[in-house]
Amino acid sequence: KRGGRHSVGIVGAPFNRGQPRDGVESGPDLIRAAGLLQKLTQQGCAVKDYGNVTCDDVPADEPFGCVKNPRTVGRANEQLSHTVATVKREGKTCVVLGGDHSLAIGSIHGHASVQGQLGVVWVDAHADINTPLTTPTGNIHGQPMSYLIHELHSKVPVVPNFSWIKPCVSARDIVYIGLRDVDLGEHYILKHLGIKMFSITEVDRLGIAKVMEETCDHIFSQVQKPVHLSYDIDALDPTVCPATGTPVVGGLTYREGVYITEHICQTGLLSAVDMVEVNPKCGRTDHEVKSTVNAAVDLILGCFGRVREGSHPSDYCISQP
Ligand code: 5AB
Ligand code: MN
Ligand code: MN
Ligand code: MN
Repeated sequence: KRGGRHSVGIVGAPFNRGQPRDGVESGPDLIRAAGLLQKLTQQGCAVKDYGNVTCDDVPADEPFGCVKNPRTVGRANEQLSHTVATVKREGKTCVVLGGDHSLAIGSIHGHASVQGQLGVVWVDAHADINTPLTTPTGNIHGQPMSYLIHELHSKVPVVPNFSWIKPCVSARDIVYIGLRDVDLGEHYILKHLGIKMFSITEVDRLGIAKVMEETCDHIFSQVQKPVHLSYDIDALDPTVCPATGTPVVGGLTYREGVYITEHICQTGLLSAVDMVEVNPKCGRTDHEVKSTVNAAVDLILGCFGRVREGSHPSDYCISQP
């Protein structure tokens, strides 16, 4: 699919209450400031910015069990779900800029509310599939998948301000890529539900090209369905993307990271993208922050037709001497 046919809706979700560190709320504006909209437009996309969904603190937001900031995260995600649904009803591919990964609750929920059955490709060092009962930290950015998966419904209590959530993703429609820091409870859930995963070990063994072929074979095995790509910047190696809250050594290279986006773009079925966990306050130098933000921009460009060999318009002519 050539760049020119993409119609893109950008939504900022400066959520930071799904985890304990300040700074991740600046992600959306930093990614915009790095020229995302101009670059997408230059590569032929029609782009509309829907602005930011706010994440106001709910007062007296006491933990639910050990789950932190439940009401704030629940309410912000309900708003995000409505905004993403609007973008999808307007026929655009939705890009949600984070913010922490708790935003995937609203993003995937809103996407599925319009498109129905989705394939979810989750690119991350982490599985983010803890339930409120398995979470070792209480941080909701480590839990979003558990609220969305049909097969986990009976294992997940109703958290305050989460009662609007209807599970909308089937375990067989999910593929993980890049995992290398998975908690015990998460590993049990992944294996128990038979969820397809390509940990960083499988990326080493198969190479990223084979991983992407198998990812698409898996997602599209029954029917073609819209793809939701949820991309955590910590999937990439911390040498490339150090400005993030929970870096894990031994990650994807920049090239592997971009290859994933190019391959998903070529399916023509990419319907929504999350780009999350860019945190400038976790970078030690300006260079570290820039490197992380620029990688986030390049990954999004790869989702919308940018190819590294270069390209030219079909009516392009070189001038005669
Ligand atoms: B991220 C951990 N598994 O549940 C947890 O960055 C880390 O969105 C979660 O992938 C990392 O808190 C969440 C220990
Ligand atoms: Mn509502
Ligand atoms: Mn992560
Ligand atoms: Mn994540």
